[in-house]
Amino acid sequence: MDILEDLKWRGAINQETDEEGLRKLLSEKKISLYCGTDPTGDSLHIGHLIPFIVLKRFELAGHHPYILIGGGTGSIGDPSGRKTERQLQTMEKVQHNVQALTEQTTRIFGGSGHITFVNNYDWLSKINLLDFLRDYGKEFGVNTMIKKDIVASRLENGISFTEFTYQILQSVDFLHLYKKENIQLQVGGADQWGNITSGVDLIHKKEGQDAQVYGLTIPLMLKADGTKFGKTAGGAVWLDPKKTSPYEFYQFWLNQDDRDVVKYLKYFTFLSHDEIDALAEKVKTQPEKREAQRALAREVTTFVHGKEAMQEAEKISEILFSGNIKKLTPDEIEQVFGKMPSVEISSNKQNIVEWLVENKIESSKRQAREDIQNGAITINGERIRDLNFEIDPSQSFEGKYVVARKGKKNYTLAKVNDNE
Ligand code: 545
Repeated sequence: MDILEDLKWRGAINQETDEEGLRKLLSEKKISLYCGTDPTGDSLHIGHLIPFIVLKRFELAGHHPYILIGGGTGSIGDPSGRKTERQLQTMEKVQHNVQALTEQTTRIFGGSGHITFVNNYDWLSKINLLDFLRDYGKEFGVNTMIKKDIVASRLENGISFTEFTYQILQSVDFLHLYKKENIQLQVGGADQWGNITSGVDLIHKKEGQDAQVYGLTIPLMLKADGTKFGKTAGGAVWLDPKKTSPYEFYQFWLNQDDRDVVKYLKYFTFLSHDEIDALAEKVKTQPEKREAQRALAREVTTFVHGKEAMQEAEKISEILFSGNIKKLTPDEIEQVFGKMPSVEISSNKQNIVEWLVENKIESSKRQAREDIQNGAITINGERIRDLNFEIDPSQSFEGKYVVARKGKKNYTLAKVNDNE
């Protein structure tokens, strides 16, 4: 099975400019290919991760992937898939995000040493206006440009000349990378089809119709329940461990719906077809064991955060599941509860009924007494039924935290305010 067949099996192919031409090229030689990302933020989330998984598959098949960070295009703003005009980012902001994204993608992909990073600011910033209009603008018919979804959907709400020209810039990139690095394939998500095909067309106009360059887009990731992929109650699932902890990242994949888990195993993991088929069988026969979700969580968390972070996330999950949270370290507490509602407390000892009411975990002393006696309150993993129990924050988690749980799921992280 060649790489295109494998990508098809994994649901990774949406549109291609010339499948047979690309298949023939891939059968003859190892190629260079690229995917670009604009520095519109300082971290990718799992939606932006999608084409980079395909780059990785090409790398594992011996090809040479490039990641382009768009220091030039990021200062202009891609209108693809957007209803409204973007706010221009300051050049300082663009530069900051270029740095952050380069570090992040290098950490995730760069280890192997086969990936090359480029920044289109390096060449786009050197093209003067008249050369741009004469060498490139001349090749773009406005009527063709406004027919592309990118622009057609914006003629109503309006689009600036700047965003209108964006597809020319991305096309110049592909032409530049084809001439300088012999890059012959550009991949991107479904929204990039217009930008990618513009680039293929420009190369055919400038370098001849038989120039062997290709485009491939990846379908939007859908969920069986129709909600948007990659969003959780807490917002986007970021690749930056400081924005989404490896524990939360692991939990996101562990909680995937039985109806989606096999699709995600095919797309996001590097498990073999047989391994995935075996897990698919388990979803049918023993769904309650969630073995497929655990494999998915392990694989993707390892890919993005590394094996150690994955193992720690797994350990935290198991401790939480067992309820014995005393085994967690303060850092792990932060990973687990960092996003939960938290309260500031003093380190003084205090009666549990007063403590629960004072920290708004219980609405009244009567309610607090009732819940304690019903066994609904656990402090640091221990169920407390004694109304005279004294909470001593200085004794738990190195005197930094008290973790209170009321009922099954609602945790409160009480952080000791060390200057009290
Ligand atoms: C620029 C110059 C090129 C080639 C590509 C580009 C970037 C491209 C684009 N891509 C999107 C993007 O999102 C913002 C990331 C924030 C950190 O805008 N014009 O930069 C997304 N891309 C990944 C996928 C995408 C796409 O990063 O292609 O479809 C999302 O999955 O929207 O020469």
